[in-house]
Parts: sequence; structure tokens; C-alpha cells
Amino acid sequence: MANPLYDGFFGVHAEKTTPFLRLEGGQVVTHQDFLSISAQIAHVTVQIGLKPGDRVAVQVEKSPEALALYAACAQAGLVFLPLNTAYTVDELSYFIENSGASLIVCGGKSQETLGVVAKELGAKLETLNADGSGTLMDQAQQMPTRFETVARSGDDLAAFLYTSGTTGRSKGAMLTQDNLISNAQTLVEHWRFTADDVLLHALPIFHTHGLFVATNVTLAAGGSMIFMPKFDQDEIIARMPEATTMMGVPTFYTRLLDDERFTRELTAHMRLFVSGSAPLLAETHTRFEALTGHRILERYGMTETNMNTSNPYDGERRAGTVGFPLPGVELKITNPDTGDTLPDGEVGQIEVRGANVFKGYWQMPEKTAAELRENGFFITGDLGLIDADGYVQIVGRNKDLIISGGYNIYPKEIELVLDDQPGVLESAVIGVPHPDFGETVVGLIVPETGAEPDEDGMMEAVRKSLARFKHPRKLVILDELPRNTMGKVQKNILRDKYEGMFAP
Ligand code: MCA
Ligand code: AMP
Repeated sequence: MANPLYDGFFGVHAEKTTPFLRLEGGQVVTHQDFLSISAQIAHVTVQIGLKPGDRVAVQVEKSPEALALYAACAQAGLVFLPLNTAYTVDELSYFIENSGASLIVCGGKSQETLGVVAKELGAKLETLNADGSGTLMDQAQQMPTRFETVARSGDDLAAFLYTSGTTGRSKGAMLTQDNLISNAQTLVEHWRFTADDVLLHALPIFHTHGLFVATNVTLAAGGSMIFMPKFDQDEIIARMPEATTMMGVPTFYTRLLDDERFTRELTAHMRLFVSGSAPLLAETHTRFEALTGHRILERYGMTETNMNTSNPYDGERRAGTVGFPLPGVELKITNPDTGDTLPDGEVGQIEVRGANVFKGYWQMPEKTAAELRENGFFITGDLGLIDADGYVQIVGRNKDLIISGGYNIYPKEIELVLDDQPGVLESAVIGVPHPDFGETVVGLIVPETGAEPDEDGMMEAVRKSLARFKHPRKLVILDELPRNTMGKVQKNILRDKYEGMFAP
């Protein structure tokens, strides 16, 4: 195929007049309409001078046109770089500069601020609003609805997704066409997706879960999605009768379980509920089954690898586990110090290898070498074991990471901001259990001798530089941080001490 991602996923539906996106109020975008829009957008990218391999940084609200921009990038051979709508200008500037993006697509509201960034970096800027208006679609509407697909190989880059690191600097994970295609095909088979499936899509489309897992699987199966702008409980309940499947982060499921309208009757026709991005508590799994009769299928993935493991479709979906390695994915548990493979039952670091594993971090050869072994195994930073029946259990993380409502937060990023504030000697940021988000962020501050750091000032600084979901929900002033004999802050002691802070 001349362009495996476009030809295999999008192009095959070019003549299909069946629904692809089911919007609010009964509006439908067919596969054919969707591809016409994406072809028009692809023409715009050429007209403004983009060349295959160029990066397109996109921070826009979820809309059919935003998704069509992903298809347009695939067809024009561009690298799609989606960005969380919550990111601040400080955060965005780094991603745009680091990726060397040639085009920024943003909402009209950010046009002015990002216009400055674009100018500084010599990038073009177009706008796309939630209702599809803006300069991108103004131009696209004048364009032909067919575009000659640019030839690409499976090893060419399809997307960059930024993922933070323990040092506080985000890394651009380079995903190839083959990474995306192989994983989607595996998941379609494994989860038995067909053209008859209607997926309830309430996830954001700037991360792997909503963009690749949900969208690519639907495309690969030729099915359709109830495409919601965001998670809205009333809408989910209202539209569940039209759906056959749903994918969500654990917060989706705990919120639904607390809603009395969410009943066995409402879900009786559903074929499959999938959960991922964060640990699903065994208790949630059990409660869900007791209420609905459905066993949620939990799977495990990463930005760098797409999906690695999944509970079985037919066999036992075991609560508290992430199932088995997917076909084509090798998974082993290793000793973090030696890299040696550990016997089943022992806890170690999880390593994975397969066609799903990314190509490396953009322009960061040392970071790539540290995490992606020469033999192709990727060191995930997750700690786990393989039980006697072969199920993989994630028991912790070898990386300092908080997952709040499915969003990853690296404490270092927040600590760097807090440490910079007047009167702060040092800080430690930890994740503690939270009834809604699974985990949430707490900042522990040690003042300089005699100083009284201003909490409002600290929060203001955090607000200015970091996305809302990363903000500490509480700051606590301490005399000192617990340290081990090597001088390393013992975050486990702090987590134990504050674990009940948000208990219901
Ligand atoms: C929103 N807020 C959050 C979060 N989301 N704070 C912490 N953590 C969050 N996840 C903020 C809001 O800005 C708001 O701030 C306040 O919290 C309450 O907002 P609420 O209305 O409750 O939030 P929401 O809009 O309902 O969003 C919650 C959500 C959303 C639906 C759980 O966060 C979400 O869609 N999460 C999915 C994330 C996801 O797709 N992850 C996949 C990553 P204020 O009070 O100031 O107004 S991909 C991945 O992890 C790997 C590869 C994988 O395996 O999938
Ligand atoms: P991301 O940076 O968004 O790719 O997040 C990937 C991380 O999310 C993994 O390394 C895990 O720590 C976590 N994760 C994803 N799925 C699960 C799951 N089902 N259970 C526990 N952790 C998960």
C-alpha cells in the first residue's frame, strides 16, 4: 500500500455512506463525508506549504473537523501532534518548539497568544473552533473533496505524543504508521469489533486512549461512534441505548455507578465495556458486575506502546489484573538492577516488545537508549508480576507518576514550580487516593528558615504555568521531608501519612 495508515484505515471507507460519527441531535457524519472533509483539509496543508514529515501541533476542542485533521495528516503524510486542551501557553510553547512544528492549529481564543509563539518559531497558525468554524475550515470549504494520498511506508512517523518524564522535561514519543495499524488490528480481533458496533466515545481525542484505541479500532472495523464533546453523565445515560460498546477511564465507571439512572436495564443490550489508562479498583469491577451483570474488560497500555495487555473477551476477566499480553506483544518481568528476567509470581519491572512499540523519543537519543533496549524491549516503568495463570498484575510504578482521572502528572514538573517560589526551601509532590479521580495531587512544602510562603502566591504560580488537572488540590507546610540514608526523599512515607486526606 502506498500509505498503509490512510489506505488501510480511512481510505477503505471512501464510498461508505453509513454513519461514522453520531453527533448530538441526531446529526450524522458518514464515512464518506468525513473523508471529504479530511481531503479538503489535506489540500489546505499543501496550500500553506507543508511537506510530508512536517509536524502539525493541534490544540483544539473535540469536533468532527478535529478528527478529520488527524485523517488529513495521515493522507498528506504529516505528523499529527495532538495537545491537551488544558495545557497553558508555557506548556504549549515547549511542545511546539521541541517538535519543530510547521503548523499550529488552535481554537480562536488562543489565536493571539499562540500567534506570538508561532511567529517566534516561524510556524504557520490556523484556527479551528468547537463548532467547526475558523480559518482552517474557511479555506478547506473551497477545496476539492478528493486528495491524492501521499505515499508513506509503515515505518514513517504518523504521530508525536508528548509524555512527561521524571526529570520534568516532556518527551515526544514517535509513533509510526505500523505502530498504530498493528495495534488497532489486534484490538479489533481481540475485542471482536465489527461494522455493526457503535462506540460511546466520551474521551478526549488528544491522548492514546480516545484517539488511537477508540478511533482507530472503530475505523479498522468500519463501525461508528457516538461522538460526544466530553464526558457528560446525562448525555452518556441518554445515549447508551444507541451504543453497543463503551471505552473509558476508571473515573467514568465510578461516576456511572453512583448514578441511580445507570441500571441493569439501561446496559442490558451492551456488548462490551473497556477500561484503561489507570488502575480499575477490583471493588469497582465487582460493583459494576453486581449492578449490570457486565464484567468490565481491563487492558493496559502506554503512549509509547499503545496497548500491551488485555483481559480476554471470552475467558475470565479477572478483577485487579490487566489480563494477558496481546497477540504479537512479548512481555517480561525483569529485575530493575540487572535486567534479568524474573520467574512468574515475582514482582519486577514490566518490559514489552512488539510491532506496537514506538520508535524512540524525538531528538532525545539518551532518553531513548535508557528506556528502549537495543533488543527492542521497552522498559515501561511499571512494576508488576505474572500470576500462576498468566495474568499480568500491575502492583506499582518504578517512576514518580500520578494518574488523576486518567491524566498523567509527573510530580517533578510541579516541584520545579513550587521550589521557585519565595520562601520555599524545597517541596515534594505526591499522589494520594481520591474517590473520583483515583489519585490526586498534594504538595508538601518546606519553608526556608523563618519564612512563611504565601499559599495563594504559590497556587497562582502553578496556575500560570501548568494545566489545571496538575494543580495540587492541597498544600501542606512541613518542617522537613523524610529522607533515606542516601538523602533521597521518601515519598512512600509521605503517601502513607496523607493517604486518608481525601477519604470519602
Ligand atoms: C478535569 N479536572 C481534573 C481532571 N479532569 N483534575 C484532575 N484530574 C483530572 N483528570 C479538573 C477540571 O478542570 C475542573 O477544575 C475540576 O477538575 C472538576 O472537573 P470535572 O467537571 O469533574 O471534570 P470533567 O470535565 O468531568 O473531567 C473528568 C474526566 C476527564 C471526565 C475524568 O479528566 C477525562 O476525560 N479523563 C480522561 C483522560 C484520558 O483520556 N486519559 C487517557 C490518556 P475546576 O474545579 O477548576 O473547574 S492515554 C493513557 O493513559 C494510556 C495510553 C492508556 O492506557 O490509555
Ligand atoms: P501514558 O503516559 O498516558 O501512556 O500512561 C501510561 C501509564 O498508565 C502506564 O505506564 C501505567 O502506569 C498506566 N496504566 C495504563 N493502563 C493501566 C491499567 N489498566 N492499570 C494500571 N495502570 C495503567
